[in-house]
Amino acid sequence: MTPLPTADLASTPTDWPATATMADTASISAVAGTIGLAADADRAVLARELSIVVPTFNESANVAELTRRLGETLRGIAWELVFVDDDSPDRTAEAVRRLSQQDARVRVIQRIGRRGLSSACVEGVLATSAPFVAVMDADLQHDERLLPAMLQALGKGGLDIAIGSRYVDGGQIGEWDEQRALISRLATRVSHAVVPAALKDPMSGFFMIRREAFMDRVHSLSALGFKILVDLFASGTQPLRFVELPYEFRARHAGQSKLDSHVAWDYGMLLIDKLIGRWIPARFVSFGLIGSAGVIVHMAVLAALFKPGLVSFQLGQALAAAVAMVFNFFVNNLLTYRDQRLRGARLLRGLASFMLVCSVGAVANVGVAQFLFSHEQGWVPAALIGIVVAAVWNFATSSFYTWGRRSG
Ligand SMILES: Nc1nc2c(ncn2[C@@H]2O[C@H](COP(=O)(O)OP(=O)(O)O)[C@@H](O)[C@H]2O)c(=O)[nH]1
Ligand SMILES: [Mg+2]
Repeated sequence: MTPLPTADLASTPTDWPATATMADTASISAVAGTIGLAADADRAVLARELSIVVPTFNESANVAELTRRLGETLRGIAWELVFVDDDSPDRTAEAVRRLSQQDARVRVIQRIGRRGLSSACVEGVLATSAPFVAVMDADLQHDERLLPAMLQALGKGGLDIAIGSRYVDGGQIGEWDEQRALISRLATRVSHAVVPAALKDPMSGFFMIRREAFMDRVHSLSALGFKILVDLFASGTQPLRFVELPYEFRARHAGQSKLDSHVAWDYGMLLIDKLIGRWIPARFVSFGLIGSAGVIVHMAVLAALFKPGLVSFQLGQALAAAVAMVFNFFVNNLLTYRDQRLRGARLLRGLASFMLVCSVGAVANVGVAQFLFSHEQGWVPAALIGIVVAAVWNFATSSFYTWGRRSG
């Protein structure tokens, strides 16, 4: 591995007079070109050995310390560092841009109107170029001192991915409470429906992968939720050749964990997508489950209004349908479309378009069922087919009109 002349290159521009004019700059560039500086700079870009991708949400107090530690640990290795920030309110992206001004190896991708750890990692990896790419958290829970060993393991050839593992000999989960440890163990066990049983820590968010191995499977990734490693192992046609290296999961440096109860839902969706996504999209499963809950809401509202004689059956039905639609909209916005959740004015516009779409769906539901029933179908299959037609319509149209388009 060729050491890079980074120190020389970095120091050159600061030696130039601060008051240089355009003409001066042009002639300086020409001189630099003649003496081969530009060529060296080009080589510096081509020679990157390791890209590090760090997803962030509200990590402004951690990014500088992580960058400093990486600089120390990776001395002698040509690296680049890309933070992928989902427009954090604590201005993490700004903090990274300040770092970029001091060190050109550091960059930020700032995503607007998007959320999701896995999709952030995927986009970060795609924006980098080194033959090996590491993914790690910003909060210093992942021990950066493991990176050289990971690089060495992959550099020898014969492996696709090196994983920082808390569950092989020498690994530790650190200061987790009983409940978090139990959930992690349970999630690990369930993951074995889609990843090899020999993988001890599929929940790890700390790994290094060969770029080719990543590119081989990038098109079949679900990129849903938090668990990118499970996604990588469960995608692609060739199994990943892996090694697990032990490390101790440290306490978070600053800020708060983003792990919340929705993560369990996202994880379920990821597993469903890996198991049956080829035939039925996981979002449709989520939409259908929430729709079923909507039926219960509908019946409850109808019972509350119609049974005591407060309203006619027809008015009761209309009101119950409206309440169920509002319920479905908000729960879908919370869960099915968690990564592109509507807020503010877009939330109200979304609700209006969702109710419109579902009203057409309801008419189609009744119409299709009526048609089938009048053509000698039994009432149960006629009603069920009506429901399926309406569900597919509602899903397809609302995923485009309500959540799909970005306007305003
Ligand atoms: N880009 C992006 N990063 C996220 C998101 N959620 C969490 N992260 C980052 O992913 C890493 C792991 O999250 P963390 O909250 O530490 O999870 P925990 O270690 O399981 O408690 C951290 O660097 C977070 O800032 C997200 O929605 N988008
Ligand atoms: Mg963490």
